[in-house]
Amino acid sequence: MPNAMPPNAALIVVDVQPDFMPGGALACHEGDAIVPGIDRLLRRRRFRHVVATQDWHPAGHASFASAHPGTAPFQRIELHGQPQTLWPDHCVQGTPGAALHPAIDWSAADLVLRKGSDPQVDSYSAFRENHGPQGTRPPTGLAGWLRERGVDEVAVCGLARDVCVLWTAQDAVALGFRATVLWDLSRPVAAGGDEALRETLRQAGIGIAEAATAP
Ligand code: VGL
Ligand code: ZN
Repeated sequence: MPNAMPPNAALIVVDVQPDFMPGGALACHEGDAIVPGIDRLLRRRRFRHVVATQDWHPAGHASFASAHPGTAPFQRIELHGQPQTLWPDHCVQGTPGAALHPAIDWSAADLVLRKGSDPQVDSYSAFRENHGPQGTRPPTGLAGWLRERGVDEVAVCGLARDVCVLWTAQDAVALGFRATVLWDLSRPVAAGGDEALRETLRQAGIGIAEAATAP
């Protein structure tokens, strides 16, 4: 990754929150390993625009297994006619686990986008809710926010690489942005799927890059 990115490129830092760290409510594999690198990247001010997303669910959210008696976390069910993976309770609004990670200096973030606050609908991507009425996926407004600032290219890092990072990068491409996943600054919920995920990204036209801790 070049030392200074052009002004038409934005960085999206997805869901770097304590609940996604090892020992947290919905731990990502080695999720803590990306924290120092993201902090360094933000302090370097390489990107003119930085968006931080924050998974932000009301208690009792429909994506929580605890909201569906007889189910267990990581089970897949049908919810409003859509496939839904059920998760442990995580990132409940206002709890410490839902905070932006306290070991990162977030000063460079010019937008903090909270997602997942509709009690009935999950929201993996920074761009769109997972589903909505009549097969729509209601937009969050991020595409307009970026376009109005002249952004046509995004780099995506954070958690989880196989869920919210993936969906964000896929939607970015679908909405006409060039998109790259910063592989070394992301980690998956489930270990072991790296090659399949790389292939999914390649086929979607999403770049894969290392933020490469340059001196
Ligand atoms: C995420 C599952 C549920 C993520 C958020 O940030 O990837 N995954 N909520
Ligand atoms: Zn969530």
